[in-house]
Amino acid sequence: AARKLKVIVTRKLPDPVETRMCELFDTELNVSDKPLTADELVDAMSRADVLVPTITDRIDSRLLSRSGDRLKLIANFGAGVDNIDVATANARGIIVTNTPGVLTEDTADLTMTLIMAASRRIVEGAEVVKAGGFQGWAPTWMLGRRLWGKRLGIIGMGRIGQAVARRAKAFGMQVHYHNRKPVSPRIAEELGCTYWESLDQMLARMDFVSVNCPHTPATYHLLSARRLKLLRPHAILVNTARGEVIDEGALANMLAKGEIAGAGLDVYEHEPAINPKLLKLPNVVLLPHMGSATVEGRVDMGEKVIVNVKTFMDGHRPPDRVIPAML
Ligand code: 8YV
Repeated sequence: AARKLKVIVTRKLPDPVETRMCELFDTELNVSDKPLTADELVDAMSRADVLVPTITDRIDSRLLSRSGDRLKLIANFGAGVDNIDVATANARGIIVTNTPGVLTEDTADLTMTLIMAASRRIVEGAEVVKAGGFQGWAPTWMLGRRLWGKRLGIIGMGRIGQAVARRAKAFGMQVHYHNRKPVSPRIAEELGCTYWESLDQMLARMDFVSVNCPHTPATYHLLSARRLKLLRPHAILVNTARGEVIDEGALANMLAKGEIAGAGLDVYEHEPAINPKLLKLPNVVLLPHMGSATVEGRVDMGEKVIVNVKTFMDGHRPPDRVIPAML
């Protein structure tokens, strides 16, 4: 039998995933679930054939240059790979894979949750009740904004953006999107969505905007201070993708000044730090990066990792190899 690959996993994964990994590979788990320091990460990378990192591991070129030459595969537990310098890894002969597809529906669900929570004041209302503040119904109390008939602009029409579009359509919203290129005519017809080549023009016309693109050099601060100013005062902005896509400081200032109506954020520019201004605002719903956080989703992500590692071990090209040109 072929030598089992040494696989080092940087965080605690769901039990069934860890059990299967230990059966298949010479696996080193992180039972404490404490994120590795940069030095511990370098040590792990130099001792492993395969590293299974998560978003809490920043694998940049400096780290890669210190990692020796044993490591051959980085099988990221996550779809976004902005935590990894893929080009440098590839140049060093290291393949990078991710876990696309299995977290699409969960992330789209959370996107709709944030759209609804921000527009219908769900968190405010729930907090009032739990604080004993429900004094009885009133005609002009706790009024939010209707979704039906409103325009939703989706930034990034990949798998997750399309899944959000499907949901929004079912809620009676008019779906618009900005993407590097339009979706296929078949998908455009199914979703009944309108393509905007110009992000600026789309932003100026939407009631809701949802960020669903990856974080790449091209999307860093895509929603810059200048672009955020294009949003209408009643607009609500939602982000379940990556915090770096929005200039968080500029957004916090606009929300504080009431220049847009609200926001629903699951991700932040400097996670886990959050701009303190955001914490005090009633019109902002804040979640702790939980878009893919379902029991089923995290097991599916683990299974994707296992398939990638197993395929690599068997000498084939892993199905979810990320190539820098895709980014
Ligand atoms: C994870 C995510 O929570 O897949 C992604 O890109 O953001 C989330 O599913 C995280 O990245 C796990 O590494």
